[in-house]
Amino acid sequence: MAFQLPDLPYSHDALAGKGMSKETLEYHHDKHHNAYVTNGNKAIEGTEWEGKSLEEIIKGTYDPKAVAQNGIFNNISQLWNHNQFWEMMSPDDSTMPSELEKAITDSFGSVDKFKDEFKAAGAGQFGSGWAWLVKDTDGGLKVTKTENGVNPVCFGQTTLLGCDVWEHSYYIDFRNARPDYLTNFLDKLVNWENVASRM
Ligand code: MN3
Repeated sequence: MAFQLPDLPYSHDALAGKGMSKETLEYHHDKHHNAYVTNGNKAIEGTEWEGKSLEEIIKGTYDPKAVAQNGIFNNISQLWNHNQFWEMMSPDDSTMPSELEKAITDSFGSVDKFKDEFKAAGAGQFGSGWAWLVKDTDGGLKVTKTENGVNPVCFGQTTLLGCDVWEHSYYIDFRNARPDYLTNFLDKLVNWENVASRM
């Protein structure tokens, strides 16, 4: 069966009071995410990837030397990335569960130091991409940044948190101020219970 666009886990205006407007979610989910679903399904039709899982396709088609040219990888990885992204935010106030706080403190020294590193990764990604908090193959937590649709699945890492730093994610609400968008994301939007559940 072809991949489907999942509904948002909240209404389009649910995050408006927390810095992500209804207009952003209408464009970002209904247009951008939907285009990755439509184009991803089209790209895998009749290929060896039809019927495989998103993760299998991502791992099987990732080629670090040819990311920009790879239509199957780009659309399927972005489909997966956005499926995760909506779940990582919440309209409700969220407190970081203690086991996550401990893991972050163990790896970064403090929650504030983690946030600074995450913001620097997102702000420092030149052009389109993502900032991530991952559990690495050695079990430690790590902040990474990736270009375009590349994600932790490509490297065998566990995805705990991801922030979309493509312009379509912040330009309506924050214009060119990507660092402010990242600060707002970490301080107001993240669903820390969801992040902890991924460990
Ligand atoms: Mn996006």
